[in-house]
Amino acid sequence: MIFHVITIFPDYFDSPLKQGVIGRAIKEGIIEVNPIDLRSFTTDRHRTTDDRPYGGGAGMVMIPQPLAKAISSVKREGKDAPVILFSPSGQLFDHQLARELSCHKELILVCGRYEGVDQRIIDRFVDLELSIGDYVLSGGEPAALVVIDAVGRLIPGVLGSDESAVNDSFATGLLEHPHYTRPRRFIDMDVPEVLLSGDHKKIEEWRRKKSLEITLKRRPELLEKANLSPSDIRLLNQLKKEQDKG
Ligand code: 4FN
Repeated sequence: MIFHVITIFPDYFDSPLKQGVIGRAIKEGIIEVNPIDLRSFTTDRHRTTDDRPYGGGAGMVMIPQPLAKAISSVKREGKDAPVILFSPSGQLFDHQLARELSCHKELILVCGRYEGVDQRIIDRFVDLELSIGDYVLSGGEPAALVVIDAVGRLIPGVLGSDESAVNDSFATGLLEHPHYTRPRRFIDMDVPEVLLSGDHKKIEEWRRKKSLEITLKRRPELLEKANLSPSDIRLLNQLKKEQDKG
């Protein structure tokens, strides 16, 4: 999998992509991140990438020529590669979308800066606009890192078999049950007795219940898309009744 990233800050990607599982996968050549300096596609003495907006107003807009050249130059290499622009107006990025994107051999990621890009780039060169959430960012670069991490993890060989098992458990679409490790008593807090019981069936039931409980409390909308068994639904109805009581 190759992630081409068009940006005015190619160095932004250096350190984060050296760390952890993604860092290892890049080292091993399973995934590749190719930051492309937008400025290298400028032709003027000042290497300009922005200009004042037509119609007036505050802030600057990314000029179309360098973006068009940069996108076209990678398109020639990766033919099937979709062009993705990070934008607050984009489709909200989620795990389902990460799965879909992981089926492509290459992705072309475009990071906006200033107030955004000239609309004609979006109209002619962009296949998909993606947002990572509802907050103000200084640029699309953090969004590109988020997508590289989430999509990269889904590429075969990036995770070891242990780590993959964790991925599979996220795939249920529920939040996670609480986790505990040593020591058994920390300050005045004990690890729940059931986790020390050695009764694997009871432990699984407890974890599933906790998972459903926290999802219902914090992110009830996740339950609509979650993969639920009849016994999950029974547990949820029970939890909802308890919730209504207070
Ligand atoms: N942001 C909002 C409304 C209006 C503007 C912004 C904003 C970076 C180039 C876009 C932001 C958030 C999630 C890219 C935000 C994302 C961006 C993203 C992003 C500079 C122009 C800008 C209502 C969401 C708060 C700046 C809301 N995911 N403009 O942040 O690129 O990908």
